Amino acid sequence: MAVGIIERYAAYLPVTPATPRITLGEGSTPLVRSSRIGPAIGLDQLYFKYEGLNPSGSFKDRGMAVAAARAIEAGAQTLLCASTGNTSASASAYAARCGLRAVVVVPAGGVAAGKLAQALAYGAIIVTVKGSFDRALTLVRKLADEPGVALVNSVNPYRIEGQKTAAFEVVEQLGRAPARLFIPVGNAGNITAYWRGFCELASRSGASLPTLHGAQAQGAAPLVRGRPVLRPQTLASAIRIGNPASWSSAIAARDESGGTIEAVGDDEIMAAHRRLAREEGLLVEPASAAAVALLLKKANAGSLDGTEPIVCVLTGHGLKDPQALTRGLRVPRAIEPTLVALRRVLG
Ligand code: AN7
Repeated sequence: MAVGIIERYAAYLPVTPATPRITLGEGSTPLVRSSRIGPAIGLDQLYFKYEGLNPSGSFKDRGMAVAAARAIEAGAQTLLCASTGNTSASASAYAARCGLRAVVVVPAGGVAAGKLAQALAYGAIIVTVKGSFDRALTLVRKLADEPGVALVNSVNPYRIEGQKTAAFEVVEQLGRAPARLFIPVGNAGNITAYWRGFCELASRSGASLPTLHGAQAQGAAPLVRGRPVLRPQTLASAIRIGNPASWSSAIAARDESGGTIEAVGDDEIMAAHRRLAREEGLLVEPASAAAVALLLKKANAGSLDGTEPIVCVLTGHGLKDPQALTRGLRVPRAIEPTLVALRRVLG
């Protein structure tokens, strides 16, 4: 039976024996060794942490399990969030699971089709606002102190705590810490969480610390530019964020790890997105491909040691954003059910 992250990592999480062991079977996602991209670019030990295989299809489920459990413990009846999509899908799933109400506030036109479909299906109350994710987050933060409401964006410390378990798993699966870890950055909670996880392992068991490389989209790269972006733009809607809540902890993770946060263009993101599907059989959403786009850029520039273990975090499942998957492609027309017609198509 699937053991969730609260059960698995209770000793390292802010939970007590009284905290409900909420789970949808999150965590324990595979670390998949690259079969074709790594060898093609001279990296012997390239791995993908496939977080799209979490129950609602993204890494958010790790943090949401802990946030939901603590919310229930505190007597909340409503999980509230602003979201570019995945947080809303995850909050809606865990709320449904626990008999809570989910209220999700999303930017108009800013959420991929699969994620909205999830929130609808899980029975959330969906509020669409005219404006960016950043405006939506500012708005919901004002409701965070209402009685019975738990704000479950990554400003909720239990979200970060739950998400750090992904770093624990990477080290368990690799048998050591990777030399480098590539990760997409939006609201900057996840890079904060991974760094915390790696640091805790280092102090607990002497594991080494990886160098972190965060990827932002060129049109939504506040951490790269050093100032908020008023109208963030990118095809990678999950990371279309102009003023990340965990700004300072992301910069700390970057600097303490000796790493970088860099921007990649939408064309590079979509090229990496397609390569993951066609050369690895890994379906991801565009935001996840941003990390791989940055890896490809650095490999191209000759700045990676091909003998070291490198991990790319694939944060969300490809089916979240079917429009991105089929961009520039189309489903072929139906043929007559004859051998002649089939042979004609196959050439
Ligand atoms: C697939 O759902 O912010 O830097 O509201 O969905 O921790 O924000 C999603 C973010 C990367 C960035 N990859 O993580 C939301 C939301 C995927 C994501 C990120 C998100 P953070």
